[in-house]
Amino acid sequence: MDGPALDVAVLRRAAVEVLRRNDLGTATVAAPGLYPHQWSWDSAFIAIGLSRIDVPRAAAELRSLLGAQWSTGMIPHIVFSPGAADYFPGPDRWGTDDAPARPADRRTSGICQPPVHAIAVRHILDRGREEGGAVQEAAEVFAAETFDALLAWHRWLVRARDPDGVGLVEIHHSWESGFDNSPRWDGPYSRVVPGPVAPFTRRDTTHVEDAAQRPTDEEYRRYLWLVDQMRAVGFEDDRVRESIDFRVRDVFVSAILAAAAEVLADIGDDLGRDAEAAEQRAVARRFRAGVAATVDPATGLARDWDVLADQWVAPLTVAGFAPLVAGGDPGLLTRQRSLLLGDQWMGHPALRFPLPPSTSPVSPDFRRRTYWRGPVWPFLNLLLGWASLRDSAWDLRWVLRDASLDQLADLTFAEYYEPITGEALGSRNQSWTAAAALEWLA
Ligand code: 2M8
Repeated sequence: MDGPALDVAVLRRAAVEVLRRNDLGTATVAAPGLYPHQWSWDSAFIAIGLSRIDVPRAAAELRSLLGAQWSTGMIPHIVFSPGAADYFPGPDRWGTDDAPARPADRRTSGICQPPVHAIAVRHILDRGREEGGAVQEAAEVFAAETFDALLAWHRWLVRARDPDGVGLVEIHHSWESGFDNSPRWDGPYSRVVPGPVAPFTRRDTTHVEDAAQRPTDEEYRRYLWLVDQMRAVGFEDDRVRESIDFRVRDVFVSAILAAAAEVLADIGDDLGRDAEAAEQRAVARRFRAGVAATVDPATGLARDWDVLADQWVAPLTVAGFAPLVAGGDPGLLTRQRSLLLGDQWMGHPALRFPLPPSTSPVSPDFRRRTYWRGPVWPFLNLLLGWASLRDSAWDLRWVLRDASLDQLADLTFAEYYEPITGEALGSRNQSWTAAAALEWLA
């Protein structure tokens, strides 16, 4: 099947245009329509893309996100745009206005998302240094100014989400993973029995062509039940951990923390913050070890741990490649790379492009059109590509780059893609997809 030919200049122009249209000024909506607010990890990938076209604007993106940081150090997963009401659950349903740790002047959700932010700051600093002059100066000031906020964020994750020191970040809602309805969460959610949940009207299903691409109402009922549980205890960390029905050690979030802590340590070196750099290197080591210890010898994939059920969670999802993001033991990474490039994943003969589907096509859980149950997510490929550049894993890097650019040549900037046909699914003009295109083009 032939797709549109890649025209680099056209793709670049179109990607810039998507980010321009989604720009609220100092924050970018995750997507027009479906996601009219600023999302935490989207905003980090958006900043990476923006740093290729406008370093100060990229810095502004993260500055505005960090402006909504909670006093505990948590970066909230959504910062609500005051003017946009067409998203459910909005700030009233979250009920964070009375949470003691919330920021004074912004309305936000009460949970977090994967900590990719230090990686984005590094990109801004590197692009600034390449440009030199006033842009470099602004980037250096920005890195110095955000260092303590990122430190507080990582420290919160370590303290509040890994209190037992196992080297894995515990999540309390699948929205915290960013992989909202992945088969990873089917086991843990099967044990969540929602109590009464106030009536709700979803908005997400009105923004996609086919509601079957989105999570089900049953899934939403559980999502909201967990929000209600957190709200009942004022979103206070210890009380949430003691009362919530969903507690999973998320291996992919943990891998991102490991990678980001190493990056923050490097930034700390540049700033002469030696003690903090050493501390972040220790965090990176702890979480890399935590991630590596989850690898299932039978499949070679990393696993999540369901704390309440005291058992592994191990469907065949792309999160199993968490060690490739965390970095570490070269033997483990080589084995994982050959698995990822092999015929159960990127090398599966039926795939439209050799890119990792969110669930392996050989898994009984694979659903080719449903959100996090099978489709290919471009921003995730960028993250894997970044890690392969870091580790000089050129074989993987070039396949990811070439296939990503071929996929993105359709100019839809889809939220996710059907792995077998390559059809665009979910939202169109998704900001982090456009950002991924800009970064790959560079
Ligand atoms: C999706 O999640 C939101 C809830 O956070 C939703 O479905 O309403 C996920 O893909 C998440 O990873 C992403 O950050 C967000 C915005 O793109 O959308």
